[in-house]
Amino acid sequence: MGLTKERKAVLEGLCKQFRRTLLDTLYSVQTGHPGGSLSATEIITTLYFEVMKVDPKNPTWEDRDRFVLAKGHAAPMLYIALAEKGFFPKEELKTLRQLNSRLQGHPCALKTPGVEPSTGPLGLGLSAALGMGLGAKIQGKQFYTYVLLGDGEIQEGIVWEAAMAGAKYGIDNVVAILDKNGVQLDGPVDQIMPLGDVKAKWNSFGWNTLEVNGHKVEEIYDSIQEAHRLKGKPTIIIAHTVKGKGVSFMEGKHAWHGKPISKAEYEAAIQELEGGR
Ligand SMILES: Cc1ncc(C[n+]2csc(CCOP(=O)(O)OP(=O)(O)O)c2C)c(N)n1
Ligand SMILES: [Mg+2]
Repeated sequence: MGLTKERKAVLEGLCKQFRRTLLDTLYSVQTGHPGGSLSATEIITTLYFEVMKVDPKNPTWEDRDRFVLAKGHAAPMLYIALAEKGFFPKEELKTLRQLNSRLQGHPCALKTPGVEPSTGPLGLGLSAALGMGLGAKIQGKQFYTYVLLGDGEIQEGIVWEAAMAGAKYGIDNVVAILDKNGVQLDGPVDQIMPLGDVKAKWNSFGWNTLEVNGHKVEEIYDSIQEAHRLKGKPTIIIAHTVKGKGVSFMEGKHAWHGKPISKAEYEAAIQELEGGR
């Protein structure tokens, strides 16, 4: 069964709230990564608020579902979701990327409750997630591991080594999601290192592939349920997204991968988000 109308509205409301909090947070600290946080908003929100079993009171509960933010620079959106869940106080968001804060620019497993492996160096997250999945199988555990990859990130060679291993070991308790926004740090993905037919590539590496609009919570939810039903191979959900989604002057612009937001830009962005475009 898909999402009810009520749950869809709740998730969409959270996405709107989280985008607003993201802008408030990044503007106040004058640092951080807006583009890749905004493209991942619906994905992270659907996972944490509809799909994953986690316990903020017991972040290391051994049967919890795991989330690996392979594209670690989208940490601000992860922190916003974790704070809303109750892993740490929301006021702490204002310390993002400051000296001695638990909320570093990239997720730190040692410091931050709810963060699974530390990430930041692109390419490593898929291997970590598959290791968690394989570990769960060996131990007879039922939890799922979800991993969010960037499309620039999958240019890294290690991603494809991991993909082969995922297929070889039939790690079907891992669901990868590709934030396919077409843009990386300094330009369009297809100009910097073309990915070609991404779906065909993952299929040929032995994975199930699903495709969704990565800004529609109901499609994300349905695809995850479908991934749970597919046995014997890992699944990757190719989520078509827009980098900077929701703030028109940031949309599709690599310049907004990571740069400080001016007062005028902040005000324009808030006006647009509040307008509920
Ligand atoms: C190994 C490695 N090389 C380079 C970087 C610097 N870097 C951070 S984000 C990024 C671009 C990532 O693009 P993409 O995966 O498409 O992320 P998104 O568009 O979702 O923000 C780069 C090159 C890094 N973090 N790790
Ligand atoms: Mg990208």
